[in-house]
Amino acid sequence: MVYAGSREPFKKMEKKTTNSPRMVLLKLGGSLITDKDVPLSINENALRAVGAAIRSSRIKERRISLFLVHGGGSFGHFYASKYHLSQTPKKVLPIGITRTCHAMLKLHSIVKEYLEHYGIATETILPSELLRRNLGSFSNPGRIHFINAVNNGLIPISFGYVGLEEDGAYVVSGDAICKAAVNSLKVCRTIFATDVDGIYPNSNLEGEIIRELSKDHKIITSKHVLDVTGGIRSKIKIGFELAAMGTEVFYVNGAMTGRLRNLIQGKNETKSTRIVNL
Ligand code: IP8
Repeated sequence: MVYAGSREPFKKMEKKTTNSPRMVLLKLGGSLITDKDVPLSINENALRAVGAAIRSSRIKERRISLFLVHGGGSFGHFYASKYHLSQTPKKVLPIGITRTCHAMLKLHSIVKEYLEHYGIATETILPSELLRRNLGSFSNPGRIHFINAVNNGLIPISFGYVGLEEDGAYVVSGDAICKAAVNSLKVCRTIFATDVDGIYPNSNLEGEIIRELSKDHKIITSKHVLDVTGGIRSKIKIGFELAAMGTEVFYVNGAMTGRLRNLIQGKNETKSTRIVNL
């Protein structure tokens, strides 16, 4: 059996044993890993903090299976916005597609380099391999690649990109990949690692973060000018959608190694926002 031993995180295997790995989905937000105010620039400190957090989580010993997804930040969103790409397919200048994709591939390679420096062995699963438009879950080839990566001791990693259809090009957000992952895998916990401590009651980041976020909270948000996939408002929306699908959802400052490590390890008592009370 090709899948033997590693199928446990997949939804079809409903029987849970004490020995089965806990699947944790970690979305590295573009706002965290890049400097969103300076086009095409990375946030080195954040990437180091993420690398240190994953390394010190000792996921293998703790039987945690990790899936990483990263966003576009000042790489993908810079060109996507310049060439009017959005999440709806449309005809745009071909060079705009090339530049957006190239920027994402560059960012992806930088992220992998940083992780590699911390001894984290990753396997790229291209978004085009994982997702088909309107499918909402992993495609078969993507699923097989994912399983084979895990079987070989690699951490699968994917990222926001550009999708192509007959009727045009569109942005595939990292969040769409997260949603497909929660649909396809038994994801216990989803962690959105961002550049701030959690969800604030307003977009000026004033006051304390909301530790337990329910639908009753009113959050005042504003759209970041570069973010073609919707900024914090859509991050909160997707968080509620994922939580309703049965995964725990946290928002944490990914530049804080200890906090991120705690959440990866399954601890709750760490500075972050958790979705509750659906
Ligand atoms: O930052 C966007 O991914 P996201 C990817 O996860 C591109 O929304 C190409 C802008």
